[in-house]
Amino acid sequence: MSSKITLTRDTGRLSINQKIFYEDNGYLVIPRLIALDILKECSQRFDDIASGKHPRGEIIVMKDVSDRGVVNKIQDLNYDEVFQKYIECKELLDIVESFTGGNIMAMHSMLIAKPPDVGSGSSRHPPHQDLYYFPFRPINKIVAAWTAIEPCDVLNGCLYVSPGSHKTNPLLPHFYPADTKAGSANKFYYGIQVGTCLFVLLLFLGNPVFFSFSKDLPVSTMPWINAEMLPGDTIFLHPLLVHGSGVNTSTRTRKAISCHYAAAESSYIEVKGTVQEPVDVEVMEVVRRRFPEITSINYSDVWRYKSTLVRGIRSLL
Ligand SMILES: O=C(O)CCC(=O)C(=O)O
Repeated sequence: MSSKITLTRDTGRLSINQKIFYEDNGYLVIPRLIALDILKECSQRFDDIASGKHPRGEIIVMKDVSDRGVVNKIQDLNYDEVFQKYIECKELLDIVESFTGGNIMAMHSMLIAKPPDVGSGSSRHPPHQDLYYFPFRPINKIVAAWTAIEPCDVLNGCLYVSPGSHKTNPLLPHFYPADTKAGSANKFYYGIQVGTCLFVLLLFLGNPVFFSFSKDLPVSTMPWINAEMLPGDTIFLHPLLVHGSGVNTSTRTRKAISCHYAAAESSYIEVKGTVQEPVDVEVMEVVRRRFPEITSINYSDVWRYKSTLVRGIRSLL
C-alpha cells in the first residue's frame, strides 16, 4: 500500500481511501456519477450523427473495419452542445480537478458504441496505455474519465485493467495487434503486445480475471480485472495504466463516453525519436490527407486545435 499520495490533490472530493486506491491501482470507479438524462441525450446525439440525421460538424466519425456499415466511434466531441453536457459536467470536473488541479483542458473525447462482433475480433481494444497517444506532460496531471452509457459487462466487451501497472511500466512501444485476423484492427487501436497474445478467462474469487500468456506482454500487467459497469458509473484511469476492452460477444451494443483531461499548465513535447513516433506519423498522414491545404502543422498543433478549456485559466496547452 502507498505511504505517500502523489497522484491526487486535496480538493475535498475524494476520500483518503479513494486516493490510496488510485495511487496503488491506477484507476478508480465512482458509481452513478453522471445523471442518466445527460447520457441519454448523448446516446441519441450519437445515433443522429451516425445516421446522418444531425450534421457531424467537427466530429470525426469512424466505422468498424470489419463491418463498414457500423459507426463504432465518434471523437472530438467538445464543440457539440449536447456532448458538452458530459465533458463539462460539474460532478465530473469536480473529481477531475483532484487529478489535474483547477485549470482543466479537455484534450480528447469519444463516444464508443462497440457493436456486436462480426467474428473478426475487431470490436476489442487491445491492451494499451493512453499516454502513447499524448504529446503533452506531466503524466500525472492527465486523467481519463470513461462513463458507461449502457450496461458494460464481460459479454459485450467491458473495459479491463491491470491494477498497479501504471507504477511498474514505463511507456511501452505500441503496435497494431498481430493476433487479429488480417485487416481486422480498427484504425488507431494500438496494443502493447507484439506476438500472439492469448487471453484465458478464469473465474477467480467469483470475479472473471484475465491472465495473459503473451511472451511480450509484461508479466507485471497480470492479472486483469474486468471493470463491469452500469450506466452512469465512471472509471478514472491513469495514463500509464495498461487497459483495454474485450470482444463484444453479445447481441447488444456497448456504449460509453469518455474524455481525457489534462492540467492547462502542461506543455507539449516532441515525440519524434521516442516510442510515440509511429502515432505522430500516422495521425499526421491522416491530417495531411484531410487538409492538404494546411502545410505547416505538427502533431502538437493538432492537439492544440482540438482541445478546449473546461475549467479555470488556459495557459500552455
Ligand atoms: O471503450 C473501449 O472499448 C476502450 C476505450 C479505451 O481503452 C480508451 O479509449 O483508452
